[in-house]
Amino acid sequence: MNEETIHCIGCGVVIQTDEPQELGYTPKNALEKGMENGEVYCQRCFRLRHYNEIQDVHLTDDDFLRLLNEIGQKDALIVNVVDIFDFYGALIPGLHRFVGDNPLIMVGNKVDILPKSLKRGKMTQWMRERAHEAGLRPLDVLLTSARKPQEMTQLLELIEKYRDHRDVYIVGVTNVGKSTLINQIIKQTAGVQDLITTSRFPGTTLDKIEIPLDDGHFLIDTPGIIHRHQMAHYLGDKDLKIIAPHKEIKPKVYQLNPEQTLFLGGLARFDFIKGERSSFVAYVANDIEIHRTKLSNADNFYQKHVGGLLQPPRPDEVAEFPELVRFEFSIKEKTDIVFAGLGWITITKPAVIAGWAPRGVDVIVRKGLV
Ligand SMILES: Nc1nc2c(ncn2[C@@H]2O[C@H](COP(=O)(O)OP(=O)(O)OP(=O)(O)O)[C@@H](O)[C@H]2O)c(=O)[nH]1
Ligand SMILES: [Mg+2]
Repeated sequence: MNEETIHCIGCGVVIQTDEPQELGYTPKNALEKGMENGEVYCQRCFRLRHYNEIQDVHLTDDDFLRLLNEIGQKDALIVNVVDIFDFYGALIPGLHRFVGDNPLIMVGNKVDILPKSLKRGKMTQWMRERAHEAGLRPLDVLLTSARKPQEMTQLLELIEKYRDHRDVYIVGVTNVGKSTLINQIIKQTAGVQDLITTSRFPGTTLDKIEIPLDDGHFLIDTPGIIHRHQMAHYLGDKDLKIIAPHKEIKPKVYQLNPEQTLFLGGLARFDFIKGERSSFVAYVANDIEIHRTKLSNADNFYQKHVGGLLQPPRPDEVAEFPELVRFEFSIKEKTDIVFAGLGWITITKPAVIAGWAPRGVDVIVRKGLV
């Protein structure tokens, strides 16, 4: 007999006590204990929360479509969370179709790691333009940090302004910080800490999680669609820790002559092909080591050192790591070349350059943000 369905408060999955290898498994005694406290977590969440160990499960694209379709049929406020370091990888394909006539606000998360020298206004302007390109018409675009309590006030005000006694769906691709954001809101409004499971692994939340609001409506966390263009999919646990910046990024300045190359660990490569000697500024996680070589020797250098001097990837990940693919650009004005999910390099003078990223990960240019 099926008992009444109970969902894991950490990831939304339906709890079951019979099949240890299957999704939602929770030992019976843990379930009973959880019911007493009113907070049931599945075993996968338990391991993730206490040991940072991930048990891989993959939702299918159909699961996401079903969820997105459901949102399309609701009268609700939609909050689309994107990662400002991975904007291209971080847009849900076709989201505009599911949003329909519902009001949408766009939230650029992880602003805590953005150097203070960058202008927030330029960043939101850029986000707004990309949103329009993707067919989205956000009522507002806001930068925030799910890690900073003081950043929540403005977001909560916006949500209240546009919600108008409706449910609020938080949507976005995996790893942009949706659950962390909701946890911060719960902490601010109800004083409960870390209710929902979050992790640096893609694919943490598995189903809808409904958090009651005070007017009988809900704030709803959703699983993030897995976007194959995200750098995170090609890296293991330890590397994810390195590439995800924890602190404000310290820009690193390089004076380069033409025909010089920079390697961002073994994850990406930047070639200065033609132009005057000038300064190039790298905005990537502080823990990523940058190496300079001659362009003519760069291919050899990479072959020889990837997984060694050039990490991540780690030595045992090199075999599976995609080859780097080259994109060439002719730069006329101050421009950022963005390596999706990793960061960017600002080019200050006209130049011909090439950016290389693992196959599948985007390299794009945008007007400089400084
Ligand atoms: N620096 C920084 N990191 C953040 C922020 N918000 C979330 N993160 C980190 O981003 C990673 C992913 O966060 P989650 O909240 O699990 O992301 P999610 O969007 O819920 O992911 P799924 O459940 O897989 O869809 C975690 O390592 C978080 O600590 C932020 O504002 N700043
Ligand atoms: Mg989540």
